[in-house]
Amino acid sequence: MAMLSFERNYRVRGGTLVGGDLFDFWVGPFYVGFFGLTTVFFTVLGVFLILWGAAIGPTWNLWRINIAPPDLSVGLGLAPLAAGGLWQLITICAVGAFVSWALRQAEIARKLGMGLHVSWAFSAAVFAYVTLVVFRPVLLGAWGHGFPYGIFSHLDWVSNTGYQYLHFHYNPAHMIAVTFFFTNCLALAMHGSLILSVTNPKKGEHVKMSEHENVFFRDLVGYSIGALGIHRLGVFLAMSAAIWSAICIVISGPLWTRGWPEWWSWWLNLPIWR
Ligand code: UQ2
Repeated sequence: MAMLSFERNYRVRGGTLVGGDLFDFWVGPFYVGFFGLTTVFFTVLGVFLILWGAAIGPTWNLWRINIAPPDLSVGLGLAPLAAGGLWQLITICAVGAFVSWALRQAEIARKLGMGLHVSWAFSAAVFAYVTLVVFRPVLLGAWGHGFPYGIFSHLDWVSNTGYQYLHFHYNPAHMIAVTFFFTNCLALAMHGSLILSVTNPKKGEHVKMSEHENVFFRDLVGYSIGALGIHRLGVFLAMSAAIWSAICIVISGPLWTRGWPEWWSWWLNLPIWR
């Protein structure tokens, strides 16, 4: 792949968190670094373990392949490979690869003198995953509370876990998370369409710029959040969606064991109704 003429100027030394200059090089367009190597290591090993799990399972049907966590009776112990041990190793590989990826983003940002926003934003999604397969199982005392790795099987897990609390949509943290997901969708639809509307004009017409963007929304809703503001809002909405998702599942079991509809009895029990 050809290197763009300006890219060479950005291939500067430094910014590494681990390894000093040792892994401070590129392969083709890709920065390597210590965490590039650990990302590849965990990803290759994890994919191999998933293939192993599929091979000892009953099907190669992509939708039905399932690598389940250990039985609840195993608690927080180690399980035999074919009885949840593969799931445990795959989870270690997944967390290792995701954390490596976040740290590689941080090294690249440091190298280029940029903020660490991408690392932190990505970390919110990693945090939600780790909450599902590590924090919540540990709080509940068994790896068997993690979700199984498989397309249909993880959907079944979500459905069963939801019904365990009778009606998961009554979980207040789930309500907040869903609201952030939808608002994030609204904000990105507004932003994406606005940028396309000014920068992708018909043939022969001029590209328009920030004055048009601001005036459009002032005419429409009396307010423009601004070019920087919309991106602050976007990161806030997206990270909030991931963080509230983690909260809504980690409180289900460790904090609240009954049906979520019942949680709202605090409202019915307010003294103002007496
Ligand atoms: C905006 C602006 C942008 C945008 C968008 C807006 C010039 C290019 C989309 C409009 C955003 C508003 C009014 C806030 C919407 C709030 C929520 C919670 C969805 O003003 O500045 O920059 O892309």
